[in-house]
Amino acid sequence: MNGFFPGPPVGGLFLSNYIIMADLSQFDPNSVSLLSNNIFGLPTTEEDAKLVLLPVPWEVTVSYTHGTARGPEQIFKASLQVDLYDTDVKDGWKNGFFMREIDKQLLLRSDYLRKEAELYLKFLTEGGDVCDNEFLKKTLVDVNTGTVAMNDWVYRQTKDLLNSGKLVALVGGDHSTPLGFFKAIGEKKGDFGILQIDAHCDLRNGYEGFQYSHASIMYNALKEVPQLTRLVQIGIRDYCEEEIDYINNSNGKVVTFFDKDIKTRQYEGDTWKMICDDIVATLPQQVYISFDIDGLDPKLCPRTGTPVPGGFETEQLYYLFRKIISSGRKLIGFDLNEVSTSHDEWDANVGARVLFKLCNLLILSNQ
Ligand SMILES: [Mn+2]
Repeated sequence: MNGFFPGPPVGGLFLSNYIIMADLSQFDPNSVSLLSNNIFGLPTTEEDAKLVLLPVPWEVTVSYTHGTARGPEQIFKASLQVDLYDTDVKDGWKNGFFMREIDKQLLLRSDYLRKEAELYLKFLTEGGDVCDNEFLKKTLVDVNTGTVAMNDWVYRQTKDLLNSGKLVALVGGDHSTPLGFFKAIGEKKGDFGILQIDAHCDLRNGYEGFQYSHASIMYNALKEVPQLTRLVQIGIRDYCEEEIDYINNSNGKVVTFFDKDIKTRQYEGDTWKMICDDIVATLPQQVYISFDIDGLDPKLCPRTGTPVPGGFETEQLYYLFRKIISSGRKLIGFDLNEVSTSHDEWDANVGARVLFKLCNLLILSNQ
């Protein structure tokens, strides 16, 4: 086991390798989930948990449809009906998965700044020049200052959790949210690679005037996280010329498996196993998964911020994740972002199931 919990487990019971959570004797994993429990209906406390999930309810710079700031609470709700039996990691949940409470102030700040950003974007799309508009110049400063503060907040929260020996994962929010986590995990664990599942490259040097845009997350990560030695992107199918130039000039630091190329190989007879072997071979020893839900086929995430036709099935990616772990590489953390559910719960249902699988595999890789 990688690290122990600070302090003795409440109740002091052990079952095989697992530390038992507070009232697990009263907990029936086959039964209905209680609303009063934590994520996946587990009776876990933060102290008991080996893996802590940090929700980041933030979507200030989303450019198409909104709703991802409510992603964490919607995933939490949907998680209550996910069955706890995982075929890859039986009883993984007994290690304790815990999601922190959603920070209401951060959510309010996101809502406020998003409204400002909307006015600004409306002005831009109508052909306005911000240089002539004092009000919108201030808006731009407010949004950029706000995103810097969010990044700092994420950095501090994740750094503290990592220092206390927890495994850590982040639940967004839009894709701008994990930058602070990348920094914290790099400082804590050293050199690592990111496996990015995404329809988009997210390699723009700022977008619409916003430096810390969701569309710039990997540009900013490569610029600001010295321990990030390799970015491997898969599922990419919507990008601009600036991003292609960035990849081509990266000296191999960015490796992109475009959706079109993956599918062409499959149409011509290559198996998913062959493609996965190629993807895994590009990854360094320590791997972080940045999972933008829009990397999936949009039938699985129709309400995400920027859906694009194409993409993956969930089981296809789980197979790849298992390949990464069985290769001897280590999963050190992950984020799940861009999940949004407006009227029905479908996207959050998918998100909760992806989250559960990622939690289990992170535990598996750190036993
Ligand atoms: Mn993205």
